[in-house]
Amino acid sequence: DLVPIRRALISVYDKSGLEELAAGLHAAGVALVSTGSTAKRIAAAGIPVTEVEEVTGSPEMLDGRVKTLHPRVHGGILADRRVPAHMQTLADMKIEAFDLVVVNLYPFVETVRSGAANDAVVEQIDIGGPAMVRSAAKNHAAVSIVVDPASYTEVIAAAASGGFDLKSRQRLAAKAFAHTAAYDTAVASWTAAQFLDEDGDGVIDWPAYSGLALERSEVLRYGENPHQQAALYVDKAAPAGIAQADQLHGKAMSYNNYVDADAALRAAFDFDVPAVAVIKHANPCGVAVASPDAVDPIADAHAKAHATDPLSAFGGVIAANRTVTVAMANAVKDIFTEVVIAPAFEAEAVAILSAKKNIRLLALPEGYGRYPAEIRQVSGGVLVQLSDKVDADGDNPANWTLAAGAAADEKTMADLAFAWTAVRAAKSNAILLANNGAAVGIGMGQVNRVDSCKLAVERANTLGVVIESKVDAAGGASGTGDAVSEQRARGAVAASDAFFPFADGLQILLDAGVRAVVQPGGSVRDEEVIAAANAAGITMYFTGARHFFH
Ligand code: 93A
Repeated sequence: DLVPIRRALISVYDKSGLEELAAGLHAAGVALVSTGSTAKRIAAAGIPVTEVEEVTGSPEMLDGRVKTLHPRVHGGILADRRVPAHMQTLADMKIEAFDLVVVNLYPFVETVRSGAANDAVVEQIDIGGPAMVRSAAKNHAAVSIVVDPASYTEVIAAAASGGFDLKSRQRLAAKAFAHTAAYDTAVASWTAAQFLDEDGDGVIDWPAYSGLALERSEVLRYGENPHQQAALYVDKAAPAGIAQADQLHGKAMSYNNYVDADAALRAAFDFDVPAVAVIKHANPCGVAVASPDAVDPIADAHAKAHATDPLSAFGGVIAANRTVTVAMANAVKDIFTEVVIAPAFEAEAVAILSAKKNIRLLALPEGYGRYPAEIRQVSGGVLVQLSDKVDADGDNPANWTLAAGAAADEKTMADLAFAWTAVRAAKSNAILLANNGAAVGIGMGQVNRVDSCKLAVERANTLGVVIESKVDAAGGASGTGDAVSEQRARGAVAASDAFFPFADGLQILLDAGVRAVVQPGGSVRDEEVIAAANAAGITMYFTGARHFFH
């Protein structure tokens, strides 16, 4: 089932390997037909080539928008050799058949990424190229289609040895259709994004990117468990993220490493100030921001985040929203850690951490951006939503309403704002206790809010040490450097990712000595909840926004 290659159509934007290809095909006796600058390049190499204009009898027109969209091109590709009437038509019309089509497309995605203006991007939407690719792929019963310069060696070898067999032509066709599909998805996503930017700020307001121009970048050792095959795909139409991170050290990232590293970014990158999150099983076991007077802010934030729950931090994934310094590296090197991800690392910090052979160090790509949409599989389909961000009106403490007690002082307000931002990174039902810009107890992932409250209090009172400050009996913070290993709930503030449906969960926090609470409000039983807060004499704010995370 070999089909000899006698005549080839070559039209490539990326000219790499072109001379070698043309020379190889020519040596194998293949006649070459080419578009404008591809033909020029081949001719310049001293290889005979026919301009496509000569074949069509029609000049390239409209600034090249119409070059190959012609029956003399597509007839030559699409005629079914097994159908006598098709071959008769070619003969009647004096159209010669093509046995091989080599095309690569205008660099649409690269042009989008370069930040080019819309008109320039539109000009890079290839029309004739995909048409030829699809024609040839459709007619793989006789025609071979090549879209990747990496295949040229194989093509030259086939041309010299009687052509491709059917299996090879099928394989090439499948690759070609996948290529045009990914290309069109990128075009569709970009075009949709142009129309769905409702407020015109250049940021999409609808998950237009979720069209997913996916390309496999890495086969992973296994998935969530060793018996599950898995791979990483990059989305070429989305902002660069964890999938494009630069690994500076360590073994290959695992499936779970990627999931946890992404969760760590969610937890650490909502803060404007230096912040660190420690993640286990996609949940934070530590989150903290640097103290205002810290000498080495990111190291300080890390020390505080580690102190949230040092027991759980073992084997964790750490995200820092600032460059990892030597001081932070020196602290991390003594803690068994799977991954550290940060915008950058000081060179000396990389050296210190690289002494550990298993720790993976990831630098975020330039222009790291949040994925605008979240996609989740359900049986039979996918759910798509805009990503949850800390940008709702209710996320701004200035818009909170005082539901109980006295207005918070500055320090309490800062802790409440911290807790509100941090709690969003914990799986619902989430309760986060905080003090001095650090989580001290996190209860997450429970099927009722009461259990999350119990868990948060228990963790606060049994785990870890308070490094930066101690809490006095009245709930005020004082002193530095004192290590205490108990009663961290007393005097802490609490954030709840969604409202308290009853007073019972809040009561657990109140009994533990929490001094202020922030929660969305909006339960039909808000009055009961407010009454409990008032009875305990604590401050409670309603945000009016919630951050479920399931
Ligand atoms: O502008 S197009 O969409 N119209 C066409 O008819 C056409 N034919 C080939 N783009 C077209 N091409 C593309 O031109 C190919 O996909 C290839 O990327 C490029 C090769 O042009 P040149 O040989 O002039 O560099």
